[in-house]
Amino acid sequence: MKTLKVMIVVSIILSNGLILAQESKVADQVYTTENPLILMDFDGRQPVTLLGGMWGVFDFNPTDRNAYCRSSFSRDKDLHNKGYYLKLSYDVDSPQAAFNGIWVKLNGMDLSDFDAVAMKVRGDKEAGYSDFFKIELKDKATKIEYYIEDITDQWKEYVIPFADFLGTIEDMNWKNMNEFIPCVFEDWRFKQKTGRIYLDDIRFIPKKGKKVNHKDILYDPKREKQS
Ligand SMILES: [Ca+2]
Ligand SMILES: [Ca+2]
Repeated sequence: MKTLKVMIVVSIILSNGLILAQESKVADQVYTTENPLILMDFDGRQPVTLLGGMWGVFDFNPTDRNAYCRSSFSRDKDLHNKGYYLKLSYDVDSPQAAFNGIWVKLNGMDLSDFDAVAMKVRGDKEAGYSDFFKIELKDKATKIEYYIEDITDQWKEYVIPFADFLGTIEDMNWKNMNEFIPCVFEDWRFKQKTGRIYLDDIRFIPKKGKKVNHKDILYDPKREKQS
């Protein structure tokens, strides 16, 4: 019995040590153009990003049963990598105005040393898919947007420079970012109003030559006072 207790204590200490070691590993990360910040890879199937921000689906009108966006984790036979990716089933075919998609909280992170967002996208051949959709970046007050185009039923890597977004980019407070919207499905733009889209490996890419320390991108209330 005594031995068991000791073993349990030892294993708790070991596992705590492991968690601490993992956390300090993340805290010590330095991001570069070649080694970007991974926001979401979906491999852990978690309801938070790798930075701890919440994410979820949204619906313009949650009471409209004719339109919805549903998310789940998928790992099917295409094995584009070893882990999971996000499956989004959308329907914006409704008598009422409809749009939906997913949101990702950035929790005030500092993106000022980054200049692009990257992600992998694929459409579902059987369910159908729109070959384009909108993405958005938001600080507390401003929103900029970009349309991802030429989506196919094969995995495709998109690297989108912040400079290519539409909107008042000069008004963005990159030091205190609020949200990333990886996709918006819009009834008034889509020909394919129901379908399925897959997402993976959402990353923020530092500016060339920048070395960004993990601790420097996390929310700092002092930055809010400066801005
Ligand atoms: Ca993945
Ligand atoms: Ca519908």
